[in-house]
Amino acid sequence: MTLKELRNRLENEIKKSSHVYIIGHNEPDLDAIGSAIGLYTLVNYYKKPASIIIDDEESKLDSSVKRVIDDCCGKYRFIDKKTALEKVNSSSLLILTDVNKTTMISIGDSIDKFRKRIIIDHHNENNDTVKTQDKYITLNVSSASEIVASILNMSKVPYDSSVANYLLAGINLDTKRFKQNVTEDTHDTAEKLLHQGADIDYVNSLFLEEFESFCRISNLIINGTVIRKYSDSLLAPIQVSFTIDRNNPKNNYSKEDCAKAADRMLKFRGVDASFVLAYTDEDIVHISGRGTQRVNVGKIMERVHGGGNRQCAGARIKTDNIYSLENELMENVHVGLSDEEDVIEEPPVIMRKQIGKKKK
Ligand SMILES: [Mn+2]
Repeated sequence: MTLKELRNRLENEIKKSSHVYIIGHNEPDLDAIGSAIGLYTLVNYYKKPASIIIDDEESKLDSSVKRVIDDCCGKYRFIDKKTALEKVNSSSLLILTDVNKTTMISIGDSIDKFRKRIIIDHHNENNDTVKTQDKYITLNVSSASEIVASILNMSKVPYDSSVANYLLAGINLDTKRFKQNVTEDTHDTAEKLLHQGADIDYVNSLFLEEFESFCRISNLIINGTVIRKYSDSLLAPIQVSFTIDRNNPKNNYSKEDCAKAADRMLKFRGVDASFVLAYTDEDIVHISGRGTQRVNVGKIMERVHGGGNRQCAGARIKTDNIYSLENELMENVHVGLSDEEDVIEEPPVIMRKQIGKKKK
């Protein structure tokens, strides 16, 4: 499907439906929420009611997403999965944004209750991808927010500066502030969002980090990171970092903490990929993986039943042994290298220097 076809399909299906439900991935980020709000605006433009399904506990929401929801002050209808499933009928339309797999949405297999579904996404497909003819999935775009912003602009749908802010925030997040996955179109879209009144200061403020979170993540990295070397025939050895709270492996961290720690590890010279593993619940381990051009973390993550793309991948696994999961990752790094080479068995370098006092 081309972007223009997507635009037409959206217009037709929205007009035909009685209510449009919009859903992003579990534990939504700024791209999922930004693109969902953009779609909400499109649905309202065609004079139809919309709801955004979010089923995550408020306390577990990413702080920036929570802030966006607070700042909207009731402008959009957010509902949980139970309410959505009670209300759905044969003329409901479901739009998935920033996600394409049943395993990554709160309604899961109950998606069968929605007869009409449209997917808008920029992640790889696999066997769990929702079955529908109507999908616009491309890896050549920065974010779901970029796709949705293009649709709004193409259709000349009026939208206010706050919508422009949320869409720009989504693009900002997924491009790591215009450092990756950026095309000419991304800049073009951003320019149009700015023209619509997007406020760079507000968008940047969504990315500010809490000092406490900075310390927690720094301690996790410093006390719990090992770096392993993997060979590569043409270039310098590939190095991959693995981070676990090795002092208190059972300590709970949020998915957001893991993601930030993995992002931060990639800022070090010579680190080609990073994995951060932590319990988010008693027996649930979350893994965040980040890769550079040299390592495809999505492929590695698939080996432990997670998913994602080259640069960014995640997994949520039920286990009480975080270290065996780490071993599995270490043993599967080769699938993410361009040339499959044997692992050099070198003892890992352990960074063990502590800042501040550990929390007991
Ligand atoms: Mn995204």
